Amino acid sequence: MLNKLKQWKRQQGSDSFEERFQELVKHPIPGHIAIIMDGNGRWAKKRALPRVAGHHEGMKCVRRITKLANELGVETLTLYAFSTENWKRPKMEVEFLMKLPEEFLGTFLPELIEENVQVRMMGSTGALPSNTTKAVTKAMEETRHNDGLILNFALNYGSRSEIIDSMKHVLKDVQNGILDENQINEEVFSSYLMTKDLKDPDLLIRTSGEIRLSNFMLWQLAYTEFFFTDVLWPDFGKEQLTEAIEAYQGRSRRFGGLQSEES
Ligand code: V0D
Repeated sequence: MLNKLKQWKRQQGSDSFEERFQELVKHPIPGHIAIIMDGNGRWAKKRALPRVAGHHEGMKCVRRITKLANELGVETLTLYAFSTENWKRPKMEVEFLMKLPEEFLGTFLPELIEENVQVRMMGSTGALPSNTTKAVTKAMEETRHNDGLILNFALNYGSRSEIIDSMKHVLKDVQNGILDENQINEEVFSSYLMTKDLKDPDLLIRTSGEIRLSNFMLWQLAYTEFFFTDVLWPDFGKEQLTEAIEAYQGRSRRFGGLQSEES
């Protein structure tokens, strides 16, 4: 039975896929990958399951992709887990979503520590339930001395509001004489954003066929390569990540050569 399966897999080409995955590290790996994890509700609907079942499956996918990113030597993985718009969803669904960080960390934190992952969070955390922030804060503290993959969750995050908050902070520092207005430039402004300790994303992935940014990292994505796929987030796996990174590598190779998109 096992041999039959192996034979079938070989015919399907999954062995050559494994080779493709191994080939990735021979070319530049994006240092920072940001993902808009869309399509969990649609995944559930296709199976006549409640939306929350899709969110739960999406959570398992977060674990899978974190592991793969870490294996590839990605430095930072930023995941859009909850946007400021998501509060408009049914109360029950929001309550379910808010329990996912606790469940995720309850299950996977020991493995993340084992794998040297650093958990981080960005967003307006004040509005989140205290149990949610408590679980994430604990995870951040317990992983702060790790120096492997930075797993950065965007929770109650909105990019325009992040930019406005930064602007107010800059203004305050100018008023207090901490900063001279002539010093303000892109680098200085970046240091006021929630991503101040991170490099800008090299690759943005959005799943589930939507081709927009939905208020995600507007400033930080200025020079980022975009990869959009119709695959739903719970179905996003090793092959899809490979495809996204291959697309990125194909593009950065072109730029590295002639500084031109034609050739
Ligand atoms: C649902 C697909 C992991 C997107 C992924 C509160 C929607 C699964 C977390 C998580 C969510 C967050 C912080 C943390 C550890 C885990 C998560 C939310 C939604 C929103 F420290 N998955 N996940 N958080 N989904």
